[in-house]
Amino acid sequence: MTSQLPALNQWVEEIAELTQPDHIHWCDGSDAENAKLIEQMLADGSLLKLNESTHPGSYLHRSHPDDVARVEHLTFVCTTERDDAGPNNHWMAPDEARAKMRALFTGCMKGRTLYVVPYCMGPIDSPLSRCGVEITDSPYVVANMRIMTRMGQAALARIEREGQFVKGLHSTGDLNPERRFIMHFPESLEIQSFGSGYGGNALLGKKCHALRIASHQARSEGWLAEHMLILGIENPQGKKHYIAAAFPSACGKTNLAMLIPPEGYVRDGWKITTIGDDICWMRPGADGRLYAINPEAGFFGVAPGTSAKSNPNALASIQRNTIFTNVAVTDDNQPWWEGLDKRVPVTDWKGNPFNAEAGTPAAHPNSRFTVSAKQCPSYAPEAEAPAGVPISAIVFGGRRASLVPLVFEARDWTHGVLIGAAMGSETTAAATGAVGVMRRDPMAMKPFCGYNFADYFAHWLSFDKAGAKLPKIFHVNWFRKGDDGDFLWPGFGDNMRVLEWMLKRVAGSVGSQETPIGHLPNPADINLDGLALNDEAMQKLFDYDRQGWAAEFASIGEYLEEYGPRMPEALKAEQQRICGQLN
Ligand code: OXD
Ligand code: MN
Repeated sequence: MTSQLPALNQWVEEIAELTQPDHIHWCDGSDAENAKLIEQMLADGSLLKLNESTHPGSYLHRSHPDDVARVEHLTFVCTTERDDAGPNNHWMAPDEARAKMRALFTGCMKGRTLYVVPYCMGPIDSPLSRCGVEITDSPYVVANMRIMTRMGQAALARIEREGQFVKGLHSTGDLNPERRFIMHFPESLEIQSFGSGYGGNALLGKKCHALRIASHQARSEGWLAEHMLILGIENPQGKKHYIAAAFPSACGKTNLAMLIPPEGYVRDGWKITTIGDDICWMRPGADGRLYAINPEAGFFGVAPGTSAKSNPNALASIQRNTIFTNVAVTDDNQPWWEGLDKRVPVTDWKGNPFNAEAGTPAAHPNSRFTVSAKQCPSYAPEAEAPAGVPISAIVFGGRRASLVPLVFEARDWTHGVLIGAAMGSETTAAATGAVGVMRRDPMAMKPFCGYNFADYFAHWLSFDKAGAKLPKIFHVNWFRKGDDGDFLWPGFGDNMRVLEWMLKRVAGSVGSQETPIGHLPNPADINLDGLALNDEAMQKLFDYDRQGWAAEFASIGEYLEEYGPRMPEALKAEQQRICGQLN
């Protein structure tokens, strides 16, 4: 098969000549094609069948033990000018990067099949969607892309119609971390990824296209590509609002997107529905509001910690037709991970007998499930709407054990952009490197923005113009700890209480305490019924520490300075204004 688009055929031919595969397969996305790929992966051992009666149609993939997470130090943005990538990215000159990758890709698919994977990020018929083609030699990648994107025939038809697509080239190579690079060429809409089979490095539609390339494209086309979940929240009167929320990787986006409200809320008729759990593309509509789509079609969620208590919707979603990666296995061949339940697995994520005494986790801390969004009980039909959904509130949130209160609201858009730009969070297992180290992660985009953060903040500021009806901006911290080291806020379903307060603020029905860091809630305006919060919790969750924040704002100022003269004056002025109020 070939396509009706000469540019696509020519590119596939060029890559085939370079990589020298034994076969070329154009993916149509059909069930029959998927069944064949699965059969082949079962035969070569790259997939293992899980218990068919408890988890029908589900499989386990064990990755190379050195290939379990994103590799930020090996991820490059290759713009012509170094400054266009910014201090937030690793940069390599495009020619140098191309030469390096050409050497790695030469002959790398000998003995393998080259798969051509046409995909669409977003509903097939949405003007907000964008398409790409990934060439890969990994059947595991094909099977995951089929779940995570609209992949196959319909995407190819749109690509042929539009004539434009992001070119993604991927090979697992020999999985040698010394020969692993994830290169982005945003100016020519290209991605080249070599030496890893891990989701964020290899499913090129996700982080590489939908965030790094798309953020760059969005800047020139007047929209935003963000690391945000999108949820719908319906009140007892049947009125629906949509909230987009940015949190760093492995900080609970999937849990928040699928939240089940506390009992009293359910009884009163509140409902949360899920549009997306990781990525949000937003564009101003004719009425001045921001309209959002989820460019993905599935969830690539973190397994550890997912349970009937923390996320019943996710757990229900992954009972069938799910690909698990690097989880442990029970004696009756069910997938298992830390936090799921009290059972003890027999096999760890590497396939070795599990020794509970050894003190190491059975499932890898970044083990994952890949599943179609359509299997999620809370999935909203509007997620398929070509026009997207109007956003009423944007939420930024980090993992902060100290200082940062439960929730506060920005005074205006500029202040909100500063709150996003100043986001800090403790690192997690979603990327290789130390865990638990506090770093600035503006808008949760540190690993994903395809251009200079200074320009990115300026782009965010540019949405505040005549006729715009922008969402309110909030900051939350579910992870504040008490003196004993325990979390002070119950989190999970109880986060509904904070979402409800945000909607009251959107409606203008409650006041707030005006402070230099923003509007803090009057605790009486947040429904805390049924929660037993002690004095320490009330104080730390709802108050702010002026001295601590003065130090925080000094450090935010130093951070903004790292970007030099490209940093928008308006943002620096906002930081200085708040510093002045705190000191
Ligand atoms: C993800 C990540 O996989 O952010 O979503 O790492
Ligand atoms: Mn993510």
